[in-house]
Amino acid sequence: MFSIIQINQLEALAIDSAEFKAIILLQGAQLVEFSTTDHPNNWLFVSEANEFALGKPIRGGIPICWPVFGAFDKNSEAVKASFPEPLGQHGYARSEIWSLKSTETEQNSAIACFELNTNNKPHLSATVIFRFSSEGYSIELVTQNNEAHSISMSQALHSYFPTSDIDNTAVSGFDIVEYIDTLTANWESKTQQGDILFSGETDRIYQAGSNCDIKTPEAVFTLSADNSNSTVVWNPWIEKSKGLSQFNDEDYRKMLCVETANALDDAIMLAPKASHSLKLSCKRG
Ligand code: TA6
Repeated sequence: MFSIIQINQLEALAIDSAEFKAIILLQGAQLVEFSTTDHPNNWLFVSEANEFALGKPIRGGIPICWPVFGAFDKNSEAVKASFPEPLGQHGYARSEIWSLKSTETEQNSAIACFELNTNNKPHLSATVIFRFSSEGYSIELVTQNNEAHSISMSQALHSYFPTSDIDNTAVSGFDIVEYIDTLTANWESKTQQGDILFSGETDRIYQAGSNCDIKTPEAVFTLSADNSNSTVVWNPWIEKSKGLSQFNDEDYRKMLCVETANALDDAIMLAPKASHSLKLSCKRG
């Protein structure tokens, strides 16, 4: 059921059962493949341009943005004050090698647990628990504040979903939800009308958790989230795609990101020694 494989420079945990398969890179504890017997194509988008090189976050699957989401200077004052130095885009977790703490099987499921403990200040630790079954997958990100003072942080499970045609893809579940349009000069607040459709670069932070359906010509991915108050919806479209690392120019037509997050004013405040759990579950209709 469980084995360690090598994908170019990166080690990965491979989970292979009669009913489902999964591959999780130890770099970033990044899920890059999940499929079932009933739906044998990868439920996640992974660009073919990826090098799978050490220290280069893979574009696709579910990158873990932690202990901040997005550009550091766009975070709240409380988050910026919690870190002695500015962090890189989406934090450092996705570039670090996580340790595989445990694997187990439970009835018809497989469970894998990874941990990240660094000497970075403030001393935060992260645990990710994956659960896989023939019904789908879940990913739970637990953050532990090891300091004797409060820490504010932001986070996202930056999930990439596949589609054969972005023009015929929609996200439902955010009707009349407020969102920040990060493509406007002043990050204007707007209100969603109906389903989210894609006809150009899209980069929005919705003020609601990712309880939604992603409708593509091949599938309906049903997401449910616990302890998430933000959802980021992103497609780079043509021009941005040309400048993205590990991404082919036409990849924007074959993917969309719907990210289970706590971002901007929804940043998490962790009391001393407290912990927080962010969880995403994905099933497929
Ligand atoms: O998905 C939201 C976002 O912050 C976009 O603005 C874009 O930067 C994307 O993440 C990808 O970021 P990355 O650092 O993986 O290239």
